[in-house]
Amino acid sequence: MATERTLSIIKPDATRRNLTGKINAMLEDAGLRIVAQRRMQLTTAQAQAFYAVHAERPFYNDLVSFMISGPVVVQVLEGADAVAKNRNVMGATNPADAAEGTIRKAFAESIEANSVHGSDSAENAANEIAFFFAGTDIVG
Ligand code: IDP
Ligand code: MG
Repeated sequence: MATERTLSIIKPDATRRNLTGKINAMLEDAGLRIVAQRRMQLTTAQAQAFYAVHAERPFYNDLVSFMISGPVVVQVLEGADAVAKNRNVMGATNPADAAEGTIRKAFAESIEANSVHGSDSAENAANEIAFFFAGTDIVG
């Protein structure tokens, strides 16, 4: 297994409920290291650009509104097989389908307000990390 990096976002539903620490503990317990982290308020333009791949989906405008509804915590996670490892600890997109022990099972409010984002491939991870972080922001 190669050491990888992936982009994670703690979404506004989770920051609103003060869950950053509990989610970070689950990420760390899963074997991921938080090697960069920033709390920020996304602009509409940033949320639209980040989720541009979903621009044609019926939920796109709602998703953008949700992602700017409060602060997010953007983070770079590092570890063996980090992309897949993070997807595993996140759980399924819809919390109704998420497995026990996953972040979304524990905390997600709905299929939209599902507490965390995680890159879905190594290629997307590289692009998503570069969207938020300079190389010098990341300390492995
Ligand atoms: P993922 O976050 O598990 O990778 P994606 O399909 O990439 O799921 O969708 C991106 C985000 O869009 C989801 O995390 C969720 O916040 C939102 N989303 C996905 N599907 C729906 C839906 O059917 N209704 C409302 N929001 C959705
Ligand atoms: Mg996705």
